[in-house]
Amino acid sequence: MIQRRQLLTALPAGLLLSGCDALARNDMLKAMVKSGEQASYRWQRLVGRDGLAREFAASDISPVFKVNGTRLPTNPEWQALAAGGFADWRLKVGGLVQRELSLSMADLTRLPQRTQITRHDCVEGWSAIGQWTGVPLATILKTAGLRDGARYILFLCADDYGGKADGGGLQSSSRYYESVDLVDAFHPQTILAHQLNGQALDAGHGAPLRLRVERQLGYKQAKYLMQIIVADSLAPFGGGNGGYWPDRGYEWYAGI
Ligand SMILES: Nc1nc2c(c(=O)[nH]1)N[C@H]1C(S)=C(S)[C@@H](COP(=O)(O)O)O[C@H]1N2
Ligand SMILES: [Mo]
Repeated sequence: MIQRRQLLTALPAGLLLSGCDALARNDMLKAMVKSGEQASYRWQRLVGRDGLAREFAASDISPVFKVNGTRLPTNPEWQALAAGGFADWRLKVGGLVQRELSLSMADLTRLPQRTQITRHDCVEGWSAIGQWTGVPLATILKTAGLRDGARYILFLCADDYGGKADGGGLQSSSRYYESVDLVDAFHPQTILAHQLNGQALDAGHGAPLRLRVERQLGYKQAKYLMQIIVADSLAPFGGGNGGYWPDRGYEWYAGI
């Protein structure tokens, strides 16, 4: 049986959740105990928030890192940004934050970087080892400052899956998106990556910026990031299940 004490200590410390810490933790506790898909979720939370995904040596890097899902977003907005070398691209950060942010690639690369060599596991049955470089998501969230009630971090992408845009923009039903809880958001290996194997991300791998959340499956690794939203609920986004594939029956917590 899961002890309440263990669950509470498994939650991140110093999350900038001011007065409503207790409330946020209580909500999180309820969500965790709710059960269902969450065997690996509970397991990973019990073994500790900082349990690291395995990291590999440079000699382990796969010669080819397969491209999967969207290979080239067809959306005019992304195409125009790509044509300009992403000079006009900005990562917007909003929702339950104290300060909204709008960050250029230059802003991001000025921040302290993390490089990690990890294995990507796609649910379709292939894996690849790659070296990712980027900014810890924790740095961005600490800069923005979380407001009371913050529980989830949503990642809105530039691509409509299958190229079938319905005109709804970042909130359209075909738009790729993903989300993580605060434990994964502040995990040291959770980064906003702009390089794969020492090169700027190409279109296939999610230019100009993608999420790496290393203890979860491939579909959580959102490519073509445009906007980060801090929220208290997943319900208002997409089909309400926290991601493009979770809305289509895949687990939200895709622990490896
Ligand atoms: N925006 C966006 N992110 C995405 C996808 C996608 O189609 N669009 N596909 C996901 C899936 S299923 C996998 S396995 C990985 C593939 O990343 P790669 O193309 O760099 O191998 O990206 C994930 N992130
Ligand atoms: Mo995947």
